[in-house]
This record gives sequence, C-alpha cells and structure tokens, in this order.
Amino acid sequence: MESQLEELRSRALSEISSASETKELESVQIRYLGRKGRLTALVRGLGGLPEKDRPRLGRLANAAKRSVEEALRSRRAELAARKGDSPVGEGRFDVTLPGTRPRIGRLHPLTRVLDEIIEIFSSLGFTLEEGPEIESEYYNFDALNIPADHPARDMQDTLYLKNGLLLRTHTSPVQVRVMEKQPPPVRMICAGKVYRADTADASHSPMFHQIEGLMVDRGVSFTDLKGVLNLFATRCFGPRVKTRFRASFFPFTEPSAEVDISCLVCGGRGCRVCGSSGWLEILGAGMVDPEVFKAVGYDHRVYSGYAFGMGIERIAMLRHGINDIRLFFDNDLRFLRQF
Ligand code: 2NL
Repeated sequence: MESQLEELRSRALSEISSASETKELESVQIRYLGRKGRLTALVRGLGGLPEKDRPRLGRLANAAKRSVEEALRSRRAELAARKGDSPVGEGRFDVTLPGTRPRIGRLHPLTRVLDEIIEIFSSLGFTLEEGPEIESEYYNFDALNIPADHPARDMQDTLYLKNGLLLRTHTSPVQVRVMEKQPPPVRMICAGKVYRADTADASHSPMFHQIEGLMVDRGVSFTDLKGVLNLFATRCFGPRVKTRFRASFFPFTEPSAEVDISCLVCGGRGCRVCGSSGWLEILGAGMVDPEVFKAVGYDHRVYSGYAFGMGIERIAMLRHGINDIRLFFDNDLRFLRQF
C-alpha cells in the first residue's frame, strides 16, 4: 500500500511537470484526484485496512494528495504566465523592450500651403474674411458683372440647389459681401472651398480651394498689383523665381491678367512640366471692373482697386510636383505622411 501510494504520487508529479497545456493538467487532475481518480480510489481503500495501519497510511495518503494538488497549482500558474493571459504574471511583458512609438498626426498639405499664403498677405496688412459656401446667383454672378448668358452659369459648370441657391463657384462673393458692408479702404483676402459641376480627373475636382485678394482705395493702380504679386511669388516659390503678366479677360476685372512664374523644375529653359514654355500659370488678377463697384455702392470715380485669385491645389501641386489633384482628397496615409 505504501509503495503504491508513492508510485502514484511520483507518476502524477511527473505528468504534471511535463504538461504543456492547462487542458493536460485538467485531465491529470481528473485521473488522480477526480471522483473515480486513482488517488481517490486508494484513499477509499484505506477503510479496508487493519485498524492499526489506518492513521499512518491516512496521513501519508493526505500528504500525497496535497503534494499533487500543490504541483497542479504551481504548474497552472507557470503555464498561465507563459501564455501571457495572467494579468500581471511573471514573464507577461519585458519592460526593457522599446515601446511602440505612437504615430503623430500632421497638417494636410493644402492646409500648410494655405497657412503660408495667408501669412504672406497678413504680413502686408490684408485681413482674412469668410463667407457662405451656399450662395445666391446675385452674389456669385450678378454683382460680379457675369452676364446672364455667360457659360459659367450653365448647369454643366455650376452646382445649383433649390430656390435659386447654388454652391459658390469662386470665393469672389465673399469680397462682394465685405464691400457691401463697409466703405473703402478694403485690403482683404478670403480662402475656402469652391464647387464646380466637374467630373474628377487628374486635373479636376468638383470641390477645390481658392484664395482671393482685394485691395480698394483712392489711387490704387496696376503697379500696386504687380508689386504685391511679385512679392507673393518670391515669398511663396523662392527668391530666384521670375513672374510674367499676360493680358487676359475676366468679367469682373478690366484690364485683366494671368500671372506666370518661371518653371520651378527647369528654371525657364523649358521642360516636360512647363510644356517647354519655361512658364507656369499660378493665378489670375486685374483691376476691379467699375460695374462691380456700382453693384456694391462704391463710387468708381473716387476709388479703384485690384483683385486676384488662385487655386490652392494648383499652388500645392506645383510646389510639390504632384500630378493628380485627387490625391489631396483620397486621404491615403501613404500620400499624407510625405508632408
Ligand atoms: C483665377 C482668377 C480672379 C478675381 C479673381 C475678383 C473679385 C472681385 C472683384 C474683382 Cl469682388 N475680381 N476676383 C479677379 C481676377 C481673377 O481669379 O484664375 N482664379 C483661380
């Protein structure tokens, strides 16, 4: 009996220490300590022994049970710690390992270019103004001297809403609203989203961003416009950049110009990016048409002014060599993380 007990105990212990899963431990427990377990059966068998042997063998049997129970407990703890499913068990984590660095967000490339342009004009005394993205035909077209039959008003170009409202196609209505509200002098810029009925492709997006500027006072001339835009071009694209003013037409300015900078890629010699012309168009500008002043109640015989407008995506694409406007709106982190 004694040797049987010792044999069961040592077998149980060796099975416990070689168990590599908690499940195995459970089956060992059942096999030895369960209702029909071997150790349990042996203890039950004590009843049939002679009276004088019972106390001693009873103590031995209980000691064997306790040592098996204790071995099960400690092996369970070991396995749990190794699996890492114990809350704070040994070996759960190595505090000396380097941590995972949290990813830090950043500003969108359009926000960065926009902030920079705003800073350039703020430093020249221009205020930053805002206005609604949902506009009336009056502020978006009529007040800007855009005729009723102008192609820009077509359903194909403008996104119309109910009740004669529309999504602004440029930020100019903001300037009209500011002029209506306050007398000259005005020296302002406005920036924001504008909308066109365009299908997205590499160079079109139904929503994009514009920044416009307006200066109105007595004696404002085209020379003032050239000075401010030349300064803008060098601050935005670097001190070596040259500008070129080409005659153009807008219904709301007269005279009007389109402004080019010397190609950022080839420096003006001609390359693929500038289409071998050596020049890149960056904005449109001109002297505010007297018809616009009439609409807002400014006396065009006393005041003159200049205005300009540019697409922020276009500026950002030129600066960073980006060839598809849709990249700005895909929110693909592989793109955004490069800025
Ligand atoms: C372009 C050209 C331009 C203006 C915008 C303007 C606004 C008022 C009066 C007169 Cl209230 N003009 N804005 C003038 C010339 C050009 O934008 O190519 N934009 C992307």
